[in-house]
Amino acid sequence: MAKKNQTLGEFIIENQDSFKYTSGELSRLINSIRLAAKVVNHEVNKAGLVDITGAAGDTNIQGEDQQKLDVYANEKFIQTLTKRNIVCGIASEEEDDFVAINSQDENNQNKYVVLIDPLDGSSNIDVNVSVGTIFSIFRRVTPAGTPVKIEDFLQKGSEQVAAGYVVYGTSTMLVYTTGDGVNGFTLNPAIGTFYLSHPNMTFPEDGSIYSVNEGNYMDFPQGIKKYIKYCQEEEGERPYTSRYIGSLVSDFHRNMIKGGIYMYPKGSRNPNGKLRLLYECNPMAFLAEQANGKASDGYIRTMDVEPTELHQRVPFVCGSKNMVDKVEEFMSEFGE
Ligand code: AHM
Ligand code: MG
Repeated sequence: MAKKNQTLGEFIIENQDSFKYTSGELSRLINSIRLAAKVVNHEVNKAGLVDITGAAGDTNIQGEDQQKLDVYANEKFIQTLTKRNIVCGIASEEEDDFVAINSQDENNQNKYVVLIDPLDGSSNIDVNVSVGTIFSIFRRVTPAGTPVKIEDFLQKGSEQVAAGYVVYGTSTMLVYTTGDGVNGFTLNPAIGTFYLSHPNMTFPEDGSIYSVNEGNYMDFPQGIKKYIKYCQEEEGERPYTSRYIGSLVSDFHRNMIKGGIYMYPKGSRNPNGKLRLLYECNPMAFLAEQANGKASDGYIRTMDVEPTELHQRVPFVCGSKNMVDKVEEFMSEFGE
């Protein structure tokens, strides 16, 4: 039973029995994410003060400039998750390949893999706009005590055992699910403790906010163009308004609280959409469904998409259920 003002630590302990694999391992795993989030939060908050922002000089596998804080967040999450004997492998937006942990050790009984975008929306840091961390957790499919393999990571979203995000915003929040609803915790920075501030978060069934980069409009599929026009056209009392931060976690978070839809469709610049299935779309889709919302690629449920590679991109439509249903209607009627 979620109690407001409970600390995240208390909540994790109290709720670990409701998780279907009852050992405390997943709780310890969430705890290590909590710890890394606090460390990254500390750095993100200093971003305007110290010379830590700006491109680090490397480019990641998608050919994008890495910001220094991306690299920092990546290191912190990997270090923290590696230290405890729970995780056998980590895949990250910032790493070309997955990282295996103690994989030559036959006594290594670690059962979980974590897929993570350590600092999503990092191009927003220089202008003081919120960024986030997104994570997705699976049980490995290969036997414990053997080296972790690519198939442990290429699992359908429906197999996730937990997922969540941290939003480093006007306040820092950790929002997560273990398949039993969605709860949000706000960091009290003075004492470094997360408190349950948003128990049982749910998307309103309908919403009035649509979030999409309309700069790409000309390249969108017909179904999406029609949906955007549907939101804009004056016909009776059309309630829609447009809000786009360009930071998935923040756009999702606002839409979950207020009711809305986030879309990153296909376009010629991004033939399969921009967002990555495994560490951006799947975790958000799991959260959305657990919060009575919906997520799809415009046709099929995001969590049913069969992954084929670690950094795979997919079109993504996510938010209030009735709004996502409407987009799917338009996609099946007007298509590409
Ligand atoms: P990133 O992982 O390189 O930060 O890209 C993901 C981000 C999302 O947070 C955001 O919704 C989207 O890219 C914005 O893209 P665009 O600037 O093309 O609208
Ligand atoms: Mg990202």
